[in-house]
Amino acid sequence: MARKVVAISGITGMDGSHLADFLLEQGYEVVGLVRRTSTINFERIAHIQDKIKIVQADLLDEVSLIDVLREFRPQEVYNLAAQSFVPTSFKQPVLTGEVTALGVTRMLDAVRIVDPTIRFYQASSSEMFGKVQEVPQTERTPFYPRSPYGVAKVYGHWLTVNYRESYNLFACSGILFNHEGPRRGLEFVTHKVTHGAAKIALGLAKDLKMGNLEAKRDWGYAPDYVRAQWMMLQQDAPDDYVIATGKEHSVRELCKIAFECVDLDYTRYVIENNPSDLRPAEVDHLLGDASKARKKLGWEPTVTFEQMIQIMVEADLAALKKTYNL
Ligand code: NDP
Ligand code: GDR
Repeated sequence: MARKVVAISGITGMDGSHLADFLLEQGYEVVGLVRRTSTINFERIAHIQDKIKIVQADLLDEVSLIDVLREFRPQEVYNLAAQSFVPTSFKQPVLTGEVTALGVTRMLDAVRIVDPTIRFYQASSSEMFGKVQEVPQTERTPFYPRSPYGVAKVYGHWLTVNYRESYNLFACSGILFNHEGPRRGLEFVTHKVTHGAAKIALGLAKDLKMGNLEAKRDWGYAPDYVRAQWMMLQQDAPDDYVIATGKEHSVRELCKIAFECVDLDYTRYVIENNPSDLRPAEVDHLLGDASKARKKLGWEPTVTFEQMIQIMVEADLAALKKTYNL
């Protein structure tokens, strides 16, 4: 039987690279959509570059998306590409809307035009809950986004629902809570902290400037979360699912645990409320209830918060030692 073909937008990102690893293991032929850049940024997919097909396409350009789907005829499309950093969305709200909101329309239209039987996954976010209207948050919790990024994701979510209902597409929206790992971008808080703690431990930095340490998140492990994305597209019917651990931690706890991994007391190194790391509007706390995913998909997280931080600190220590020949 011919191998199943899958197209992933955002394959150079954290989730895209983990999803590509996972789908290769499942026997898929993986097509990765990358936007043109003057320098290549394939670090996260370097280890699988000869096993996947990389093609140029941009979420800002619909024809490029249509062409890729026409050429490769995937059975599944995962739309993971986005301007995904919340602070940047305040500085570049229009760009964020173009990519993170309208980009979803372009991708869904490409699916609808080329082959409406394609199964489609949209990377929705717990940031849509923003100023939370109930605790914990489920698929039925009303949205109240607190950033241009969150607003853009609400648009993408409802468009996915709308195309499912209007055109009968097999379109799923995964409402994923924060998930992390050593491949996480360095500006996101978990990696900023684990990398900062590792640098201080190795004598490469003296302190770590942070924003609001009281914010709380429901943090999970990225490889567990990409598995959930795939599970959603293997069901008999399309639906939306919250993916979360059901446990909440503060940024302060994150700092404490990460610094303890290198036998340091975070209070001696972390500078809080650094003005440039504070946001115009904050999401104070997020806590997900993934009961539906547990019941219908049989999905469970496998790595605890503490284990994940340990994995990230160790990976940062190893990478820094290599870079600085220590
Ligand atoms: P990353 O920021 O690591 O990756 C984003 C990807 O999108 C990169 O590959 C980037 O390419 C690509 N991209 C950005 N703009 C464009 C464009 N115009 N055209 C094509 N590709 C583009 O994000 P994550 O892997 O962490 O997240 C994946 C998705 O899941 C995102 O949509 C994010 O918003 C969403 N999400 C993430 C969560 C998390 O905790 N990680 C939680 C909930 C949702 P390049 O490498 O060229 O910059
Ligand atoms: P978030 O992730 O905004 O939840 O979006 P991020 O890791 O950036 O922030 C989490 C919380 O930590 C607080 N914080 C800091 N954050 C950063 N980046 N840097 C700091 O110095 C700092 N100090 C405190 C923040 O204020 C915030 O409350 C992520 C992204 O991956 C989105 O794309 C995704 O949709 C959501 O998670 C779910």
